[in-house]
Amino acid sequence: MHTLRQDGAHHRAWGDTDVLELSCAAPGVLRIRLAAGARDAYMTYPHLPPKVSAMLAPNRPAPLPLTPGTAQPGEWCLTGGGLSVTVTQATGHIRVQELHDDGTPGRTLAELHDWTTTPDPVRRRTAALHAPPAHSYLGFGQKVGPLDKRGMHLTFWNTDCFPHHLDTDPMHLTVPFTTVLTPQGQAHGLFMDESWRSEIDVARRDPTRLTLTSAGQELDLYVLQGPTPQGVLRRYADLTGHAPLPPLWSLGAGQSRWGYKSADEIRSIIAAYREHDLPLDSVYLDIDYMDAYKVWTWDNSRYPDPAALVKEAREAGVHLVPIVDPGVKAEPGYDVYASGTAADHMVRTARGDVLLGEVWPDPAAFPDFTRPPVQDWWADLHKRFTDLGITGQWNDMNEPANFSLRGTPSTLGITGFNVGQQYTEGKTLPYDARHGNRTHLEMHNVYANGMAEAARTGYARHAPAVRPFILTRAGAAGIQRSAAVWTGDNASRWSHLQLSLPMLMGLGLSGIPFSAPDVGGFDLDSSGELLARWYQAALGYAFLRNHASNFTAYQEPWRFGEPYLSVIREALQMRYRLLPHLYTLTHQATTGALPPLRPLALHHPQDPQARTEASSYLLGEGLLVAPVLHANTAQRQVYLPGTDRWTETFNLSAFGDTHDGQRSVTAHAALNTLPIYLRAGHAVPLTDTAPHTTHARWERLSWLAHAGPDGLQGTLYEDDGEGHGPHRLTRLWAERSGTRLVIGRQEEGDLPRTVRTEQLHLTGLDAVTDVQGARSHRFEDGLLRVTLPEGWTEISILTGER
Ligand code: NBV
Repeated sequence: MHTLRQDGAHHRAWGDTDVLELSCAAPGVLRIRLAAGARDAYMTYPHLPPKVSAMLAPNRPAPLPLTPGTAQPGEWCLTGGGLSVTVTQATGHIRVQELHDDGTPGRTLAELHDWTTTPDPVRRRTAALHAPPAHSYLGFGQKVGPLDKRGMHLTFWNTDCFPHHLDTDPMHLTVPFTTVLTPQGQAHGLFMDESWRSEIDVARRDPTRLTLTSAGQELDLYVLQGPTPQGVLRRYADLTGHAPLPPLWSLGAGQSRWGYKSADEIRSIIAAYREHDLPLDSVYLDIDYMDAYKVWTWDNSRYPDPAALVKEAREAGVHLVPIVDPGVKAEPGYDVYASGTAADHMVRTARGDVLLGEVWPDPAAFPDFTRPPVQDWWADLHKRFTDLGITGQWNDMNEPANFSLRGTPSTLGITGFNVGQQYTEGKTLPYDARHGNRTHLEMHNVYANGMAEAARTGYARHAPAVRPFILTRAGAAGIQRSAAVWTGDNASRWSHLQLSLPMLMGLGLSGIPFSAPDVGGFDLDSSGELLARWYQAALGYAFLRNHASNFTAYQEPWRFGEPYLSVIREALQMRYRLLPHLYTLTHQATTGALPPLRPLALHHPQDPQARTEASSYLLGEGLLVAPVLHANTAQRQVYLPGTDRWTETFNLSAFGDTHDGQRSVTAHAALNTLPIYLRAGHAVPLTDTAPHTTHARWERLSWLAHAGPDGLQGTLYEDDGEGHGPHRLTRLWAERSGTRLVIGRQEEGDLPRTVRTEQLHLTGLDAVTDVQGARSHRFEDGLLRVTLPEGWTEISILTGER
């Protein structure tokens, strides 16, 4: 590198072939654009062409200025946003450090070397980062394996993997973002803003290096400051977008199956749920509802009146959620195909013809969702759903999946990759298929983002009063702006129940707070015991959908008889009782980016045992859920993190024993028992169970609370559950002073006060002599039950001598 120049907020350094661009994207976020070989790749050399990222949130604030810092001879140094970046001119070695308040450099966050070009067309650019020993690498989107991905080689190429296995990679989603944890628990983040096919070797081939590889012309990296994992997540969400608030009904129970044959079968499923006294909020419609798999159509013989069915379901408290596949049947006279091709909306072959493949519709063309006019056209097609009263959908096959290509390499115009070598990868489109003037190799991974964005625009346009629920299988970084994610085709195996937790935790640590697997397993026949344990484990999933494949045994909750039906009923009722807390966490995820279901590592990064724990999860900071994940097992070990005490509240019913933190305890959990623990200092709001959700203004509320040495805290978010209307945030607080514990409530927001019956179930007090300000109270066996008066703001608990 011989020259450094400032271009507005960017600083550009270049040598004879390479260009490096540095900027400060936000406080604590440094952007490093590495363009090795830029002279050959870009006509604009030594400038870099402007970039439009499909992963970053639109309308981000302008970059902050970087100013020269203190440099050694042969180095450049720039500082800004609390960070410094130093470049060694001779080698191009780059170091990013935190700055202390006095401006002196502190902890090193990233050291980058050897950024270069390679002759391999799918691995054109590569760079290595120093991977210090004992640093953990969390996140990276949807991946199998433990929480810490150190020692894995990861590929980012969205893939329809049916079914996935314990070592499947790549899967449906591309999020090249990791939270790095030092052995002391300090965190920072690394994000590679590349939609191109890419790979990250997480200190597998060389234990001291994290190696990045992309098929694109450059590597566009962001280093995000911590020092906590929460801080990293928040900066990442500010960069790639926060998730919108889903409707309350999407948190309720969902039932699905590939192979429900008709409107009558849907009716009978809803009726059976009601007969068995099982809560139900949604039924999903798989590909069978369409006419010959033509997207945006209905098979009139099996679904003669979809509007009436939607209405009838709604009257029973159930939302119908149809599937939407991207493949458009190439059939003369089919209006979606006609309008899509007339407007040039389809992906083309390298030779310029509309590309035809085979999915459920055969032959099928693929809308090019990466272009705004195509999104606009697709968005309007959602009116066909909103006109029927539908406000939720699931986007499937959107990697995009493609079973086979119509044509030969020569008719497809494949020249960019030598025929005979690989020109496509997995069941999808060829690398050099065309998205406008870009190739599939660049746009494949962000295809689903455009489809989900179009859905969101469609609902905003045609059903503006409601918040839609959009679910997707594939996606890339930023997908959280438009959709929740289900984890694709798992199987009815205990190992898949087990792997669901680290996978969801990894997604949550990748900025995708709302994700869940198919409960009960998609492929293979489930069993009563597996299904029952799976429903228990799903207490804290962002949404809860039982889904199975056409080729397996039916797995609705009643299919295996007793005792499983009763256990599943109780698990579902537990979830409905917990909805005030779950919805509050869901809301918090949309503002602060913390997922509802959290690995222990998120709140206890400095605790080595908590850092690797993935068989139990935190639901917010105050609840720990430790489901049984093995067959024929009635007990398990549970690690309780932190120095606070934890009280057993198995099945969210009575309080049991209290344990110190930072130790493992044995939980006895017969089939009907879900071990749950409440942390001292926390209160969580519960309500009564119900057949389905209505609104999130809870008329009956009971706080499950555990007084800690400094009191306690709890939060409740309320609104009408699916619109954009008023909301209210209630904060419960408590303070100890001498022998008195004062518990108070504060509210903010524009939702008028709800008239409600409110109770407090408090543990953690040795004695109670009186409660002032309550309607009534009872203290028995260490549990204080208080009935709170209407409109209360404070009560005082006299705890006697201690
Ligand atoms: O539409 C059928 C299935 C669907 O049930 C499943 O959830 C998706 O992940 N779909 C995949 C296509 C067929 C998979 C073999």
